Amino acid sequence: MDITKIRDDFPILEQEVYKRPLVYFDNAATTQKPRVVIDAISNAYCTINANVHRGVHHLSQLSTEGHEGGREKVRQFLNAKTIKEIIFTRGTTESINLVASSFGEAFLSAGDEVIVSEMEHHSNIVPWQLLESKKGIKLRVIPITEVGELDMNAFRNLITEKTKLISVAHVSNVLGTINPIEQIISIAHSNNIPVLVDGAQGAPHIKVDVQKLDVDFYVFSGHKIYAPTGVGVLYGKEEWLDKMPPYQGGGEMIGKVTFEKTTFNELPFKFEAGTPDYVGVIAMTEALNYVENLGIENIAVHETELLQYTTEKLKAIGGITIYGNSSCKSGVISFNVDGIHPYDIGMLLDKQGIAVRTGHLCAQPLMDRLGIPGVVRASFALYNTKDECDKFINALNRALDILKR
Ligand code: 7TS
Repeated sequence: MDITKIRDDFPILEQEVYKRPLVYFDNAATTQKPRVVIDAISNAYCTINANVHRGVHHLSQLSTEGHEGGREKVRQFLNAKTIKEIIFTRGTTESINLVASSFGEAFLSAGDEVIVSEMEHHSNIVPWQLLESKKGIKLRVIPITEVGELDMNAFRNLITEKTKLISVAHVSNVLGTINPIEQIISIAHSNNIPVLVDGAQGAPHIKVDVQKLDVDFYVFSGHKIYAPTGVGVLYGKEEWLDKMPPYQGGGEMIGKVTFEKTTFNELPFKFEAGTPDYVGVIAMTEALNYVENLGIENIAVHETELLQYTTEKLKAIGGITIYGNSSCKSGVISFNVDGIHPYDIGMLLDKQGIAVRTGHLCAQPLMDRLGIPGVVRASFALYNTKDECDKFINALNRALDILKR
């Protein structure tokens, strides 16, 4: 990959922050957008904007083609069997809430258990907790090992005849651990239990083939894969989605409405009430094309190189604890420095133009498990460079000099 050329595709990277060139290492929170994605938004509003699905007129047909073309793109991207299995949502959080609500209504009752893990983002914890209070289900939690991997023996022992769903992250947004989802799915299916994979940190870095994985639900957010905010994906096997009731009611999701009885639209529209973010979907199509043109495997190789390079340099500083030391790790480094609050490091890095995230990263149960209030996190994307890693390490050394003085 020609990183210099790639960086030219991302207008925001030209910026200076506090008179220093921006080093953007907060990619796990959201990625920056290439010009093709930004232009797609502008072009859609300048040339084809009209509400989708409802119009006979020219523009409505063009925007419907764009929106449904985006669905076909996502189907290809995940290698789903049919576009009926691709539901557009606002993002990972809404996708998980949709499954919790709708799968929960159809298939879960008091005493049933859902298994999550200790390393989940709040988005894959709280929706299930809402079902605990609504329906009396119980949450079971897979513990993590010292290196930050799922304890697979403990996982096997958690499965009982009460287990109705397993919902785990593909990649941890804190530890970077790439979880063995193939193995989890295989164990789950041998017990007739469906699996939801939270792919928020997976899809941007790892090639996903939902048929090969045989996963029941796979979800991700557009904005973490170079697409705009406000658009995301729920992949669900048709056999599940067919049996699940609608999530929200409104336009688009209906077959026929009368005051006596309303019937619902077919898949995927049954789950898409109201005007969808068709402009977001059109721009997401460009983002997925962009990623595929570079090759997701090439992106992963590049990010892993940055991960290894920066990890070594960080370790050499001394007094640093890195959380997540799995050998199967994505481009995320969370760490703390002895005796220093993560927020102070984040602030002093920012003053040197380096954007990192600090705090609990929406994974408070994991922070409790690690016995810390928060971390500093650097996370990489396809446009980051070794030179930026050096800048980050230099800036960190400078921050530590100030804080330890
Ligand atoms: N699941 C995981 C594993 C995530 O990392 C995130 C967002 C979500 C779910 C929620 O995604 P959303 O697009 O619906 O908000 N993670 C982060 C992060 O690590 N820092 O900011 C957001």
